[in-house]
Amino acid sequence: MSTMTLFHSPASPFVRKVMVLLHETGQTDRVALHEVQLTPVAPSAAVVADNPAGKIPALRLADGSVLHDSRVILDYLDNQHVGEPLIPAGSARWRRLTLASLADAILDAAVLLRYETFLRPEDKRWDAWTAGQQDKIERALAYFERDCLAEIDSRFDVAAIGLACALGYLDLRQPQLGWRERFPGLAGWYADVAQRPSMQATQPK
Ligand code: 99T
Repeated sequence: MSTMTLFHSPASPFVRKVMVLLHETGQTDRVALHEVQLTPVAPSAAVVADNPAGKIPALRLADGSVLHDSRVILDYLDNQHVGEPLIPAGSARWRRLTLASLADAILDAAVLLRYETFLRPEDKRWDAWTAGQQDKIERALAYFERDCLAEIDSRFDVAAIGLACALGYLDLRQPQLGWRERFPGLAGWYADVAQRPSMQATQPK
């Protein structure tokens, strides 16, 4: 029976990270999904009541307390199962969390660009800012491709989940980027991990 409620949208890559972890750790039955639609200019009252930042994911626990953001929720849920932790302890921890943070930086920039192009009126857009956000995405992808492929491939944990959700989100919102052609190592890795049941069950809509 579900004891927790997750504010959810199928397009959100931050929510997807949480959903992938729930699948990977066998906890999907513990969480009921509360579907919401929201943007910075059209917030969800239900989300705002639980998270003043107005962002998802937010996770309401059985005792009514609420956790956010996705990093905190992943850490909490990873402490709720008995399998191998997806946020490793010991010396690997800080490197894996740093790679996860870089994947989140791709997402932060991509979500800002989505709002910039989808929400902001055309006459108010700022090309240099847009280019700066796009550069963050492309620098991060180049770094993963050049320096981190073996590391990312070594296990499907918090870092790999973050990168997989980031690449999935680029497919959804930036199909014109052509990241597979530019970063073939990442493309090969993603082709494999995208087959995992946790990734298949959480494809963005
Ligand atoms: O910014 C807002 O007001 C509403 N946006 C969100 O809630 C987005 C949804 S992805 N979530 C975040 O930005 C969460 C970031 C946070 N640091 C975390 O949880 O890690 C929407 C994507 C889309 O619609 O394309």
